[in-house]
Amino acid sequence: MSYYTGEKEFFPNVKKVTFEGPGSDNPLSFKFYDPERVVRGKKMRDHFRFSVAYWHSFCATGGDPFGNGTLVHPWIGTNPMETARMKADACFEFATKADMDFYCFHDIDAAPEGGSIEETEENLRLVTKMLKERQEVSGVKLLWNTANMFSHPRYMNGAATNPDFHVLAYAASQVKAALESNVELGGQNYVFWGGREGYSSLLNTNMKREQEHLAKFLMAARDYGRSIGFNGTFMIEPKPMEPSKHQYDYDAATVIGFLRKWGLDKDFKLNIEANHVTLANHSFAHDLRVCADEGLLGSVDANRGDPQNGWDTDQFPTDVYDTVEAMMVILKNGGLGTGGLNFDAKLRRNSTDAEDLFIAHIGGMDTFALGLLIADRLLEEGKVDQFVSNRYSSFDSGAGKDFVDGKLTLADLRDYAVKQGAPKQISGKQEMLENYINQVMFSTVK
Ligand code: XLS
Ligand code: CA
Ligand code: CA
Repeated sequence: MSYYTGEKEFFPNVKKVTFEGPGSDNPLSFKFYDPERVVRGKKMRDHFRFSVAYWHSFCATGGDPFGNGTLVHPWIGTNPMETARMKADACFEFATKADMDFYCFHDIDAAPEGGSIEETEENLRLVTKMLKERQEVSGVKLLWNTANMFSHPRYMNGAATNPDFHVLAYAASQVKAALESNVELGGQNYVFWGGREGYSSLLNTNMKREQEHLAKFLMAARDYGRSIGFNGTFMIEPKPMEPSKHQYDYDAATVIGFLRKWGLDKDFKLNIEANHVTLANHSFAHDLRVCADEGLLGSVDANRGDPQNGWDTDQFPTDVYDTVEAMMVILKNGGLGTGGLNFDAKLRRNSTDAEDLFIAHIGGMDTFALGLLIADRLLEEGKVDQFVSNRYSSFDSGAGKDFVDGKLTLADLRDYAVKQGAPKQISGKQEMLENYINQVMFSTVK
């Protein structure tokens, strides 16, 4: 990957971030993420395929419902298209300096919305050209793009699930343009996240019709994408709520049921965001496992929530226990395929130094690197897997195997139980396994 700076350098005080190891006291270096290090036959960078998120890193300014933004970005021009160009420069300078191979964006993150559909389409076409040039110079690639169908007031009642067909058609115009941009940029995936695809009251909502419309909308998007040469993966990103009270793509299990019902599971996989999974009261690894078990794990939005807050805080990942569990699933899945690890995470609004954006991403990348190295060791030692397979061994032979093979009736099961008498108590040994994880993680601490 070459080094990119546009006309103006936006992060002049930061040089390319490199691996300096855990002993380094340079906050702008990797302590554990060593991009070229090979783990399980694959470079670390190829395990993760790290991506920077346009919206949090180059658009958001730290505003919240109680106060204005705190960040003043130096990439604001004198008109919207100039800002778009400067923002693109900032993104590619950041990605190359932080040694990230990918980026992700919503249409309106990168290109300003115009006064008409035609003008909006033209803006995106122009910005796509700019992005393509920057991709070619820097080597940074598009992990995925998406259409923002939740911010504009026209989407207050939903986009593909809006009770008004006219709004649905408007949303379709955005997806069409975003897919064209994706194909032009050689995007590897296309994501749908439906922030307004849900309801705030059942009294005014026909859930059955809305979900049917969503399915038809996704089919139309799939068919158009395939017709213009998009051969990457379509993805749905689950989230249970926020901004809607209830979102139809509630969690991985719900989305998989929906995809299967409508025959969309051949083209679609899931993009799992850590903080969305915890909002649904599951652990991050839970939804990764649900997807991996069904062969539908697509990509990951890497972040975390705050244990004391019940909302989507989108913090950078720092919890190594979480990344160990996540990487165990991802390694066993054979990687993420066309997907990657996108930092859908934002700085706290009082982290206001330009270098903080680098420090936050470095922390996230190091946290996943630790997760990978520890997960690799756990899988190598094999004790956890061994424990789990022993736990189910009664199904591997004899009557248990006959049951799995569909050979036993309910009456046969009853007769087996009578013959065996009361089952012995068998411990689940959770604490022993938890202690073992700590032992593997901290065995070098003296
Ligand atoms: C918001 C979502 C969003 C998607 C892309 O909560 O995470 O950013 O990833 O639309
Ligand atoms: Ca996300
Ligand atoms: Ca989020």
